Amino acid sequence: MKEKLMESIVENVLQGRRNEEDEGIEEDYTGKPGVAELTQQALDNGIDTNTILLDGLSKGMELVGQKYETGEYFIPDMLTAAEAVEAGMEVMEPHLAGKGESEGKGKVVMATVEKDLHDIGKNLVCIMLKGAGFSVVDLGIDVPSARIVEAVEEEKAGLIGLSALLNTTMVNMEDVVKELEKKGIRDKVKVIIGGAPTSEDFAKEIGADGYGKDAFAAIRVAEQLLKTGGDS
Ligand code: B12
Repeated sequence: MKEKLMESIVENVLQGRRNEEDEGIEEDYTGKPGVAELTQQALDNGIDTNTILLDGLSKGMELVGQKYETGEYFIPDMLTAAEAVEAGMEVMEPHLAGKGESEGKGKVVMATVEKDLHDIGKNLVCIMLKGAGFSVVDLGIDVPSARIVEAVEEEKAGLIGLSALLNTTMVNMEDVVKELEKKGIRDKVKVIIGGAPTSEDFAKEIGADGYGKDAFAAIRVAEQLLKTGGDS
């Protein structure tokens, strides 16, 4: 049951089907459950949220990436697949958010850096951090460094999470670190980064405090950094 449902979620992400009303890329699937309905079915069957995120939604998006790289999929296909993943995440969110909120592990400001529109990974990280008991302020996509730093001051956040998926935008992460230094608050907040082109080495190079390969690593690194001296 579990494997079958996860396979169906992957298939429907690949078909870009948010729900039963969508046709799908290859053939007329209309009327069959889409990602939203399948995610609900998985939850109703007691399948844990991490499995749905990893073996369903994320795996589907990974395959979409591969198909884009081999020229089988084009940008509109990626977009419809991204919308299908979003539909599944919406169904998941109430089951994740606040799961451990009372623990109040600290406040995180999350953003995709300037000129970068990719947000699926960031949204996953937001959902997982919330589920793990952090309070998350999501600034969205294409966020200028100054706005990120302003939000940290307003929200008195102890951690910033930055996402970038493009070689051309990952450099904007360093701007955020510089902006924090300029404002004299670099020592008040920890910075973690993530997204496919980034790495542990890159994090060190730009003066960030941590790097997370995926949403699970994001939780681990956030917990570690806030325990060892974040502000909240
Ligand atoms: C979906 C997608 C899009 C969608 C985005 C929709 C959306 N709402 O996000 C659309 C169609 C808009 C798009 C546009 C473009 N894209 Co695009 N896109 C992708 C694709 C297929 C998947 C990305 C994704 O969602 N992955 C799934 C998520 C779950 O994974 P993830 O983002 O890596 O996130 C995980 C980790 O990285 C980590 N993580 C992420 N953020 C953070 C943050 C923190 C703090 C931490 C700790 C961890 C963390 O945790 C996440 C969960 O596990 C990738 C291919 C790929 N293989 O990655 C290309 C890709 C990223 N895109 C690419 C390109 C070139 C573009 C365009 C320039 C195309 C064009 N010519 O217009 C534009 C740029 C638009 C812009 N200015 O940003 C290239 C980038 C190459 C590069 N390295 O520079 C890729 C790699 C495709 C390719 N091989 O060419 N894209």
